[in-house]
Amino acid sequence: MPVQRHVGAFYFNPPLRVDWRQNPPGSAAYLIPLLARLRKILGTRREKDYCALALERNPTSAPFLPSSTNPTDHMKRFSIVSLLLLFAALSAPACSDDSAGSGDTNSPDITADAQIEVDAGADAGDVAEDVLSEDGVSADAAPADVAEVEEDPYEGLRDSALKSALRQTNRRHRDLGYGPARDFMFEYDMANVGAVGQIECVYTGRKAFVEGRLDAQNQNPMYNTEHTWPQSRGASGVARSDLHHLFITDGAANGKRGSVSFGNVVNASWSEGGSKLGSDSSGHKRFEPRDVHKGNVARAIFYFAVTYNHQVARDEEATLRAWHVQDPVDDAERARNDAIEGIQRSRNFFIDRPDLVDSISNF
Ligand SMILES: [Ca+2]
Repeated sequence: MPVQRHVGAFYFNPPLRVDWRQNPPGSAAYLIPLLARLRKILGTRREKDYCALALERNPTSAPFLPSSTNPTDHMKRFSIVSLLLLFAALSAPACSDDSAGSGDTNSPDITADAQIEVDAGADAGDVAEDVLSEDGVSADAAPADVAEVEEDPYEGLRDSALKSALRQTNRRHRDLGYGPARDFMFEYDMANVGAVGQIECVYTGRKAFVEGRLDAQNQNPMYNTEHTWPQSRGASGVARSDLHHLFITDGAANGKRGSVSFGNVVNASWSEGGSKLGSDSSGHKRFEPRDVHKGNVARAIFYFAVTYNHQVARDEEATLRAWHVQDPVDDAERARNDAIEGIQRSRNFFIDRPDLVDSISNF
């Protein structure tokens, strides 16, 4: 159940809740009950005066005479009340209907007073409802919960049709050139990964503070650039400097990977930071990146295969699909995708839509 908040609630007698935030002094909900009470006081005093006067004039008259029988006193009293109610109406134009209704009173009897208080009570009830809505949990807040449904541009597309549609999204791709692309990659890491000025090998996790790409390449041990899709297998030309598959690596780890296909290593001949080189369960030579980079590798390879129309070997593809699920897209990967789009005008669509991997049966 929603919790009602009543900050600065003001209580009248009879109990009447007025929320100061919703009804500041001068508003109708604030003034109407006050005026009703003022009118009662005025009415009571003048009632007594009139009774005294009537008795003075005619000691034999009844001790109580209804004030409505004296038109002069009646008009005086209501001219004051009407002025006060008019002031209330002008002070709160949004509630002017209530004020006018209260002011439109021709009889000073207790029934009219009660009616005014009922109206004011209704206002207080509205206030409570408004407060409830402010909490965002009342029925009135329901429309905010309705999510906008975006149309899926890839709805119903599979395999070659989907690959074609995905390639189209990157038709504005800009080739930065190999040097500037790598400069950007190192600078991005220095600004966004770990401490400022620090870079990290995606395979081993080895970190170092550098002053830029050239400084990183001159370190000992040195860093260089990993082509997730090896240059020797087709990452040439525009693809050579496509940042979506380039990553910073420790030079030695990069050398171990070489152009070896990815796979799960069961017999490692080399291992560092969780990455391994060795043979898989079938005895084939494979490179296995550490867990946090497995999904990144899978999505980079899938992106590359679709973008540059290359084929992924069957067994490698099966492993990459598993890694894609095992290491899902995270904020860091999304942020890097955004940054690359900012300079290269293309995105890795599988980072944006990991689900689309399942709509392609063969990379
Ligand atoms: Ca990852």
